[in-house]
Amino acid sequence: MADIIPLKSLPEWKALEGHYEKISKLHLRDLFAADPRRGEKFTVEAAGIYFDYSKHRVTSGTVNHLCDLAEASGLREKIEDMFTGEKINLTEGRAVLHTALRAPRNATIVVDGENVVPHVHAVLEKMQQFADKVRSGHWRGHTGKAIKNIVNIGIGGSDLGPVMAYEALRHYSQRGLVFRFVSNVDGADFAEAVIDLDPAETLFIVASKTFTTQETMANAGTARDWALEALKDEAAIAKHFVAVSTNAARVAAFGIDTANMFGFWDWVGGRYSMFSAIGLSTMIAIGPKHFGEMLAGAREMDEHYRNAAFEENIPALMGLLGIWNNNFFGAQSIAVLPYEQYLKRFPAYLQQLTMESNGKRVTIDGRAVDYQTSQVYWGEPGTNGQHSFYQLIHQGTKLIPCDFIAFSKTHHKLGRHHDLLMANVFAQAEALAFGKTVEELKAEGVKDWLLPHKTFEGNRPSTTMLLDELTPAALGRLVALYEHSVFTQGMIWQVGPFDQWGVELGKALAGRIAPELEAGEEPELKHDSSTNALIRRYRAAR
Ligand code: G6Q
Repeated sequence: MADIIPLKSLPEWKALEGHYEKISKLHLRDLFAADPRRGEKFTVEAAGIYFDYSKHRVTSGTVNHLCDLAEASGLREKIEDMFTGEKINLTEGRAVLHTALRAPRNATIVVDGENVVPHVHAVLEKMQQFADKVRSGHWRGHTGKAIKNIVNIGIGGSDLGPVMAYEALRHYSQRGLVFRFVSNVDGADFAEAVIDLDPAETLFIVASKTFTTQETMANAGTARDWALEALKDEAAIAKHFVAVSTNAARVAAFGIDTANMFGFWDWVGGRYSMFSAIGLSTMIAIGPKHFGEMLAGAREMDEHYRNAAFEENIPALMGLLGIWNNNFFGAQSIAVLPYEQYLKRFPAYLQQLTMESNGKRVTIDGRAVDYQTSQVYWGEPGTNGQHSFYQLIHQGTKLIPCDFIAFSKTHHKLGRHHDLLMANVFAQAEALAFGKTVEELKAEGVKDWLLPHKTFEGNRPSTTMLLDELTPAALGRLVALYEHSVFTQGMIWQVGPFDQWGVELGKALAGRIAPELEAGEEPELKHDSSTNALIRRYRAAR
């Protein structure tokens, strides 16, 4: 690996440090007052997203410095490396090609001497045929009944994308079908998911890239027992279980006919897999046509990211603004606040995408970083959050940049609801930026002793993303936007966003303790004294 110049030694980083000293005290009130066109100037519109970042503590100089940093970090070349199938996941020796999942049929992307695009489209076609059969009632269960319930069993990347997309696009879903998602190894998750379902009408999608994940295998085994108890015939498995995996041998060993296996490839990371066969439940819910629209939306964002100058590049700007707030203003988290009820699982989905990708403390060449990496992502749909944690964002001691996501059109035109929702999102961003001054409060007749309590400092940064309507294409664009923003940050922080050794550790440790809990005789425990005592207590009480 060529020597990497440490981030903080880059002249472009040092220039940003100097620039920060100059402008960090500026207030958004002054920035807006100084330039009446600021609210239009610091915006980009592309790939169906109006991206307003005028309420960040930036000047044109800041944007230039941040884009210079991106150039100096080799972001342009790294984007090309990703899109063209270079093995940029260095610690696992893999290409990173979630963008190939939405590549047009005539594209050519070569990995290990082979064009992967025809494989992608072959799987999409197989998914389509299967989805059509289930949606039309032609896929019958073992007793001849049509399938009414689809239960996706998977965890992490094999769950969060599918469940988020199902919730987001519920408006487009076939309402006669019931969708459930089981992820947790806690038996309550499975038990509650199937409590009102008829096994004869239920299809399980076992979604696991490796087909070895403890939680998923436990849930799949329980599902098998649950189905067989009612259907009483091993032959039923073929009608009630399909798999999404890269591991055909394991799928066959589980008893699923590999003809009913939908494949993907090691160049699709778990948290980047919702557009692959991992999205089978999504396709069954919304249909192949809408699934195709979602892919097209993501593709639009891919093309924008690959081609637009950084100054006008939404994912690049989003990533860079995150670095500005995180590494210079010390903001440790980002609140993701969709003013769209259907996006209620979007923050949870983003938590994995962002934090599992860039929650790293060493660089790709193994040096400990001497700067902050991934922010903590969290959030809830508006307006609910306003009545809970927004207090802290407005008047607390922490700086929390916010991503507001809103749509001009609603799927439900109910009286004034949508206008009220939109009034709230605009008002929140305005209040965060401009606050409320003592003078304004005095003019309203607020008593002196209450003034400190009612004052809002303002100067709290936020982005507002305004889209037309939450369609499948819009969801595709949004997801790809965040994927590429994560990539932008990972490349600048010099970390590897595509491995997850922290997750692997948990998998290994639980595997060691489980037999100790289940052994008849108390085994010799060799953990720390706390873990030993907890294990003993649990064994005595279980
Ligand atoms: C995602 C991670 C992780 C993974 C799950 C499930 O990027 O690798 O969340 O998706 O651990 O793994 P399997 O799909 O192999 O069951």
